[in-house]
Amino acid sequence: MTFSDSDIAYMKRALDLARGGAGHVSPNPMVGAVIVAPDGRIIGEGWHRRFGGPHAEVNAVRSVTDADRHLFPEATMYVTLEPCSHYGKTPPCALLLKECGFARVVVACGDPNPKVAGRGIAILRDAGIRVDEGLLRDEAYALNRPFMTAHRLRRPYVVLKWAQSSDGFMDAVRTDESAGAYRFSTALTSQIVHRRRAMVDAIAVGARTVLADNPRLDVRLVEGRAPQPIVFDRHGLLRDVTSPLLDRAILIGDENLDTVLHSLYSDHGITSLLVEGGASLLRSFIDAGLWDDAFVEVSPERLGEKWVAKAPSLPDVPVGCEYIGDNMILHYEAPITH
Ligand code: AOF
Ligand code: ZN
Repeated sequence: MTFSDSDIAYMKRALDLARGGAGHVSPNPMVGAVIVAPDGRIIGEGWHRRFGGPHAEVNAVRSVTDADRHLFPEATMYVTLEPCSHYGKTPPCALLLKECGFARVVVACGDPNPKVAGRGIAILRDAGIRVDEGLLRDEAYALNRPFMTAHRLRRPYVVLKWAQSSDGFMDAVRTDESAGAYRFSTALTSQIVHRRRAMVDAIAVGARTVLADNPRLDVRLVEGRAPQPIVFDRHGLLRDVTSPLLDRAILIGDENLDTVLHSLYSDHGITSLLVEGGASLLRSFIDAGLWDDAFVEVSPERLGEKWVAKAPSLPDVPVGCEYIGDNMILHYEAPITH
């Protein structure tokens, strides 16, 4: 299938509209849609604005004026994701497009959600609508990397996060045992961590982190939803421990990591997971190749001889670097395999 320059321009517009949902639609994908009349005029536009709200196609159809509705049978819809086929919080978009009777629907990327997975496009084709798929697919995929990865691989999108000294260590010898973990983060970078927490469905820590830091794993520094805590206790260290965190947590024993992640997706509906440490838990995700994004906060401090935990290292080079005060946040991305 070859697409024209104007096809590309309309799909770019739909991708721009989709970005309007950033920060409001997760764990749903960002989606944008544009409706174009035969003379090239855009007669409707819409995007998925908030989780639980109408889908992009519905908003685009609603935006068309009464005077332009008669153009539907000759019009083309450009949409960044395959229209849905399921009765979710809203009725299926594919049925709406069929009712409108569009001549052509151009789709950037299929929807890997098992509830859709090709059925949306099949509904349109069965209705006699011409469907062209794959225009700016890579851009559409990258726009919703966590959503796409989770549904395609049937495991949560995994984000690793840790803070370390400039000489590569995560924790120091404690002079005061009640002091908790060594802190490299500043007030500002802690807020960034909380924002990142609010964007994921679940957050994982190891048993030693629970014992040493008694973390709350909440989002108290920002507005948002606290993620489901998941505690990996591979050596049964927490058998006799009680804490408010453990009351809320899903406990994982000595199980295969791949199997654990599939079950978090299938049984608990978890599509994104932030792994906060400690070093050995982070290393087990890296060694298994089960990670997608990593944010490493590097403080200018050197621990020298005082260190107790060596930070993990990643096989890739950073794709981004940002200074927040004196601390540097390195961003790594595992290569997309599709
Ligand atoms: C579309 N257009 O704009 C979006 C779609 O819970 P619901 O009913 O909102 O359905 C969410 C699922 O629908 C989501 O996981 C994804 O598969 C699809 N999202 N589909 O046709 C849209 N946001
Ligand atoms: Zn839909």
